Amino acid sequence: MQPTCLSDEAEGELSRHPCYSEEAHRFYARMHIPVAPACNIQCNYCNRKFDCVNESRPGVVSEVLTPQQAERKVKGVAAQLMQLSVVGIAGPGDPLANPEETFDTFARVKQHVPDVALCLSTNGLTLYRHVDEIVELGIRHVTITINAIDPDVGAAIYPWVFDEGVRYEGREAAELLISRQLKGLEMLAQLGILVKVNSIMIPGVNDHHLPAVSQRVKELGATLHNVTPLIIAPGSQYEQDGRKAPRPKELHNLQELIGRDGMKVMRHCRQCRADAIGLLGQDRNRDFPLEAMEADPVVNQEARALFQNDLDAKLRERLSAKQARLNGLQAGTPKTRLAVATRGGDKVNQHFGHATEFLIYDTDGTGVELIGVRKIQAYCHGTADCNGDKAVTLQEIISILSDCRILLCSGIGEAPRASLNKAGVLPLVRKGDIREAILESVKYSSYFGNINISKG
Ligand code: CLF
Ligand code: SF4
Repeated sequence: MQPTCLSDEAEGELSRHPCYSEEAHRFYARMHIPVAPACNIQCNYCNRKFDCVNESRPGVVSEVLTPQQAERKVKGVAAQLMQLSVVGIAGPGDPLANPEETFDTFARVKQHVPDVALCLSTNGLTLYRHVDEIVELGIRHVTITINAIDPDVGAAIYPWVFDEGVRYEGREAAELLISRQLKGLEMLAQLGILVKVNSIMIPGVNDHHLPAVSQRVKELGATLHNVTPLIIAPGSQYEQDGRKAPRPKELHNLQELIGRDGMKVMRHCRQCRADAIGLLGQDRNRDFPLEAMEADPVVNQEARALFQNDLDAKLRERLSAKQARLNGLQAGTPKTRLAVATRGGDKVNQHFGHATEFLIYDTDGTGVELIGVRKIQAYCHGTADCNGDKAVTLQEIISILSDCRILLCSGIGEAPRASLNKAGVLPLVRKGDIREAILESVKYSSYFGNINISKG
């Protein structure tokens, strides 16, 4: 069994990684480079026309780059985006089904932008074969998507896997994949590499099985468990089967259960694109077109170090304030749950009608805790009538927010405002820093008696 507490060195590394540290994601950015188009397994929630669903937003197509193009792009982004702290490869297929492109790209990044951490996300089928390259390149963060440890459960998720010229199907395929995932995880953890496990929560398939998955991966040395809701790619097997995503409450309950068992749970995953750039929740890929970059962009390492030292100071300040608040907190303090519409940047800055997700927070009136991200279909699609089925969409959103007392957004129409109010969710138009807006809104709402603090 692996030790579960981290060394100081590992804690230090986590502090700048926006996925491994909830606080860091407010300050530090990641960049994904889509250099890996092929995949070696089939997941029933995936359609290969789109990016890998294991660590990407379903239904999205990323343009594939060559390692040479990737090098130019990373240099160009690092020269401009000073808070870039992590460069990851997460698709659009499986990075380790494209090992030459993946490791060539990592080697180039390491050589030209040595201060960024390298991050790899894989289905794990061939991970054990690449451990030496991972260590040699100094890749310190690896994510493995593990949806099952029982081959009978796995057989309902993976119809086939392909390895060394052989196609395996059914239970045999799942058994092979699971054994490789666990072996790869154990090998990396023993070498001190920080392994995060992603699991997709699939109601009726693995939802009751995921606590056992969490327990096992923790025993093998995983640092963090990220359970994300099933979002089915168009045209996938699960779409044809009529499978449904879990309700937000079900996902939340599962995360709580896993957390109670002692595993560190990631709750701020934004299911990024395989070519995402920026803070989590922001996608600034279009701000950095490859064509607009110099042939050989110059990265000023000194300027980057100064900028990031400053960010570290802000991050430390924030962490110590949080700790002080936790120390002073009385057990059982009542909490209010809020939903926030944001385009990123830690700000309330999105109109209700355009939101495709809400960040969900709990507050006791003095501190604020992010408890998850809930995806929705946008109420307004931007067409003349927004979308043909607005009433149904609104009802779905209301049901997804049913445990929230307040909704913060930068604007909202009269009809949704009235419906939310009627359902007991108070919509408030605010702009600016999320935490400040939450604390001010809760105070305001309590003063006017609009909310019952102890709901949820
Ligand atoms: Fe990218 Fe993944 Fe590395 Fe993060 S994302 S490869 S660990 S740098 Fe992060 Fe995005 Fe969620 Fe992934 S929010 S989808 S967990
Ligand atoms: Fe799709 Fe990713 Fe699964 Fe491959 S590993 S089938 S790309 S979801």
